[in-house]
Amino acid sequence: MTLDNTVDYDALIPNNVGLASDPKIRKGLEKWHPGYIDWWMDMGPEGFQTSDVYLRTAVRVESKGADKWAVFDFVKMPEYRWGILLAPHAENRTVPFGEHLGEPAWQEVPGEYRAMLRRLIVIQGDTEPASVEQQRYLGTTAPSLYDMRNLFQVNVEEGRHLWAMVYLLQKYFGRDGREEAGELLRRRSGSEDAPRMLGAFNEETPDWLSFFMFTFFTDRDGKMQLESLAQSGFDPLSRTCRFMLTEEAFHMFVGETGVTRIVQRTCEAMREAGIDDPYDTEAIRALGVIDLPTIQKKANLHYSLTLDLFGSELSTNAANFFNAGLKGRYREHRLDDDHQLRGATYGLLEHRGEGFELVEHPALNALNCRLRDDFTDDCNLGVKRWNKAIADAGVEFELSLPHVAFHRQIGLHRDLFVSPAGEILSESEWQVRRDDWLPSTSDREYIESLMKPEFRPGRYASWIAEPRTRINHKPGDFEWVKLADA
Ligand code: BYC
Ligand code: FE
Ligand code: FE
Repeated sequence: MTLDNTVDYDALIPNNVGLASDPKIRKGLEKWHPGYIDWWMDMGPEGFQTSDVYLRTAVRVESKGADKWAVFDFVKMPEYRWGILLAPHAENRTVPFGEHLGEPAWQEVPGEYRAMLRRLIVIQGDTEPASVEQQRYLGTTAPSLYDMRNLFQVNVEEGRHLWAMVYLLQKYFGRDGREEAGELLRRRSGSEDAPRMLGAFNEETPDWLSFFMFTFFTDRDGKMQLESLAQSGFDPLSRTCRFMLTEEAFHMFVGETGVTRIVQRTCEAMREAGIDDPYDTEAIRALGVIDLPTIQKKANLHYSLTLDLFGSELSTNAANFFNAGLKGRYREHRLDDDHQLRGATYGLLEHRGEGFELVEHPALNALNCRLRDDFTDDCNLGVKRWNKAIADAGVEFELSLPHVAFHRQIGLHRDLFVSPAGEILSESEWQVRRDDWLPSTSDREYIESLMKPEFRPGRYASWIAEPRTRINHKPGDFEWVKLADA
């Protein structure tokens, strides 16, 4: 029976995994559901839960002709149809890398890899609700209804990504899986007693510039990790991640265009006021826009926090995940080598004397670093587009990514004090200059002072330009969120 492409949309939990004929798993998920809704009401977006939001919901796992994979409609967030959707099953798929290269892909969990696989799925699952928790207060200060809608779209989809991992846990890991699914609803971003698992997911997302930087950088870590897990020899994980990636593209669109629009507005205001010097902070801030150096500091912060999410550059965990066929490289299928990395090496930037040097290591141990480097390349494509917006506006300034050793907490560079340009400093020298490189208290206060809601259809806050493209071709004054009466 090929259920794979038809989504059962009448079920309590929409799905294309045949839950109707899998009563045990269906009951397990139905039991988890109320706890999820409680979590959403407690930790999801603050307010707006009774407002009608123009949201995209996945209804198919692939687009066919005029039938798109998603539909758009007004929905109250708690009534969003969070579904379990896996990309279509590929016939005769084999393990694409590692020691089991070429063997049939696993449809069940290989016993020897059970613990490793569970850990990967739990870590992936933990990040999804964490990001919703981090973003929960942003709706109240949205710079437009359009941006508010995009925030909520990202939030409900991260909620769906949690469902995706919980399905894998419940379906393939029995009792342990059910326990882990419960824990995913218990941990809280930033909590002392039960924090989220990875560092960056316990940081705050205090304002909209942070939100756009988070979706640009941190959701892009999501993309990189999902791409690697989409290669997995454990076929249900691969199919799950492949479908999640279709949603993830929008999250990165929100981040990239969000920052672009802020940059555009700043440059436009500078030009109108006849200000040429991008460092004339006082004059630029008097215009009610965010000066470019402050945008650079936010980028420095979010990029460095996100680099930590790749783990240590040299990692036996990563080598084991790869050898086992569980987690591959970025777009493994497009790489042209033995897919086992026998005798291969990879160059890592290491601290030597006064500076940094590339040092070769066995490629198997350097997989986290390789994925991190692929991430940096992908980020740079977006940064280029930000710089084009600045150049197009005739302002002389370039945004850039800081050195990989800048402001790190994990891996080879964690004990170093390095400037964004890559100079190695003493701790005291670094501290003196910290506020030139990372958002200072006064930068944060200034940005916070701009975070005033603009809820009139078609209107935008002073510090962000109107978008050039609109979701689903809607007109400029479209009411993306119909605010419920308070
Ligand atoms: N914070 O060998 P090591 C997303 C731990 S984002 C705290 O260096 P490994 C999303 C590590 O667990 C994508 N702990 O690293 C984005 C290990 O602990 P154990 C999320 C850390 O294991 C936006 C020890 O240190 N998905 O989807 O190779 C919005 C030594 O580890 C951290 C994934 O990450 C840290 N930063 O790699 C919504 C994919 N880094 O085992 C969603 C699944 C390391 O000794 N996860 N540790 O107790 C993985 O592939 C790997 O676990 C990691 C770490 C890449 C995260
Ligand atoms: Fe996600
Ligand atoms: Fe995401």
